[in-house]
Amino acid sequence: MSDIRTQVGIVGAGPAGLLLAHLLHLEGIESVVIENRSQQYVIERVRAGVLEQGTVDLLHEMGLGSRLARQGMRHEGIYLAFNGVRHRIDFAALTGRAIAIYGQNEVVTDLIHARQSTGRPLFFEASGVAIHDFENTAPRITFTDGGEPHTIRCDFIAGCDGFHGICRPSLPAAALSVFECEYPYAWLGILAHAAPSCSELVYSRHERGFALFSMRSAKVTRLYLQCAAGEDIHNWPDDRIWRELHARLSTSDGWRPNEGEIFQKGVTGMRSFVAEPMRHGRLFLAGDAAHIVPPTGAKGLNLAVADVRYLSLALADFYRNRGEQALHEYSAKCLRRVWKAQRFSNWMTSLLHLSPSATPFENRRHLAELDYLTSSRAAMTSLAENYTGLPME
Ligand code: FAS
Ligand code: PHB
Repeated sequence: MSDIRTQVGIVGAGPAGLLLAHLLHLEGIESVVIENRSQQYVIERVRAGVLEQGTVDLLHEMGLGSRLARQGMRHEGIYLAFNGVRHRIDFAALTGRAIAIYGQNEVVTDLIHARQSTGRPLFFEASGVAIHDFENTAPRITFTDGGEPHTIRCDFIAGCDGFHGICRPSLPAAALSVFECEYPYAWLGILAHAAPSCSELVYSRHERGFALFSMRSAKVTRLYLQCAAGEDIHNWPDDRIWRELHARLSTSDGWRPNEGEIFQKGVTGMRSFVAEPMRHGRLFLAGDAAHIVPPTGAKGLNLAVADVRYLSLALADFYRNRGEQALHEYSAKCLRRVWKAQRFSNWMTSLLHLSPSATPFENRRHLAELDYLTSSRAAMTSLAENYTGLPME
């Protein structure tokens, strides 16, 4: 049985938890990170791939940008494809901003190395993680590591344990207002050993459904297609996946994705979810623990980064000046950004996917909206500023 005293107890070693830990380290604030999966599992988990300009800038400011600078791909635009034609949205010309393509697992790898280089505690494969007494000023986290029970005594708990974690469900239901909507479709995603045949992402609305062309490196293509909600991946042998991707992505100028060995495939459900408020006493929720966006707007990871940036600044103000104001404002500040990202992600999702219940009128309206979007500088600028990331407050 060990008792660990620290300032901030962090549950979850995903992007939110690990980034918060390093931001606090740079402020000289102690923390302990507890993760219930193995280091390898956390690193190999395939998720997001798009970093907003603000996320890229923050990683560089923290001194964690060297591998990102070497391996990340700067993209100054995306393509929207419909009626067999790709239309480019030029982020740089419209906003002066860009995005970076750099896998979430690479970000997590960099953050784990950063944590290990500080020598500060990071527990993997913790079991029975539970949080206590966060309503008063002496919260605790209990867990077992290698059969030995541990108690962390801290000033604050950061709930960075994702949508399926224990922190949000530890709150009394009455303490939370939940806003959510489920989408009647999902994403089937693959990674393939194929050189990307386009230098930027291609989002395609097609009468057979949505498809997305993305990448991870000069040798790896990342592709997604709309499938039924709850789809069984076993219904999708590789040749069927390629047939469907070519049908939905190929354009009249002869462009099509290159094929290659598929080395990872999976189905991801799509939902929009917000739990309010994001603070309860000495417990602060951040990232997917508090909100989920459909991946169409590439906002999930970037919202988690924004949350912990606000939280680390608020905690630094508390420890430096005993300031409580920023801690009080944390939830409202995050939620303003979260709801704008919810709006953008929901809009991109409805615009680019075929809803099983959509009427012919609605399908035509979406095509007209894409036609307007790709011919109006004002509309393209709105998309560009949301996609590259709205300014941090
Ligand atoms: P995370 O879920 O990443 O991390 C939470 C951590 O807490 C995990 O390591 C988990 O193991 C740990 N944990 C859970 N329960 C615990 C417990 N009881 N005790 C200790 N630790 C616990 N976003 C995009 O922009 N593009 C995408 O393509 C995309 N694809 C996605 C695919 C999937 C399958 C999912 C689920 C999400 C995807 N996202 C995508 C969104 C994703 O990027 C998230 O927004 C991002 O991972 C959020 O980071 P965290 O809040 O740190 O949560
Ligand atoms: C990805 O590369 O994994 C990716 C890109 C854009 C999205 C979602 C996922 O909107």
